[in-house]
Amino acid sequence: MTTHIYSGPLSMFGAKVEIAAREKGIAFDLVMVPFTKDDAYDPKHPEVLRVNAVKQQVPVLVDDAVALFDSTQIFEYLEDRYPPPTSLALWPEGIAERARARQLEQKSDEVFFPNVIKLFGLQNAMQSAPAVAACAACARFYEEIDGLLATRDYLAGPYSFADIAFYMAHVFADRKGAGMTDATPRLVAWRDRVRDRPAVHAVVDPMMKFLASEGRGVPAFLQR
Ligand SMILES: N[C@@H](CCC(=O)N[C@@H](CS)C(=O)NCC(=O)O)C(=O)O
Repeated sequence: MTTHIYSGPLSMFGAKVEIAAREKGIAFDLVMVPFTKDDAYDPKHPEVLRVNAVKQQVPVLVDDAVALFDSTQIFEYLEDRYPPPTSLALWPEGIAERARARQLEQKSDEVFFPNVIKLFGLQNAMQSAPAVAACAACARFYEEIDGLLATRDYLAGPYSFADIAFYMAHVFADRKGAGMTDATPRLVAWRDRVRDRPAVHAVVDPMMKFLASEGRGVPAFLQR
């Protein structure tokens, strides 16, 4: 039976899952759920309602008898279901290393990204105190990650789910006015390394095309 991933054209959490599936070489059908001009996921896709009845959010993954929501939960399933060496390892080896990688993945979604969500609602008030505070919190997070990159090429050592999560979160931060700057040069080099992965291009390029087709801004580092 075919694996299905339900996502949306501007779903940063859906993009995480799609990139991971592509990195692992998994064959899947991508279903783009209805998405309106005002960025609402409406009407909800029946599979999203079935699998994620309360939250009604994408991404959703349906793989035979397994039906899951939440990008981080789906990451765990993908690594178990498609383990190395047949598929690319996306958690590092070693209990401590894996724990650190999982923590970074979670921090990206739940410490960094909430600042970006605040900025979504403040695009017409970017000089307001909450917007300035959200941008400053993003900048502090960039500095923290830049520090980690002093001793490694990727967030948790080898390329991992943590890089996928933070790359996507930061693409949306950049779109909303909190992109990284020359103040974090190691992070800028990391961003370009991740951007240049074929799986990342395959997912992010159509997303940027979608934005451009609607006359919306595309981050400078993704313009070609
Ligand atoms: N923690 C969830 C967050 C999922 C999420 O926020 N999905 C958004 C799209 S990126 C969504 O479906 N929003 C529509 C809604 O909340 O109605 C995950 O990691 O998958």
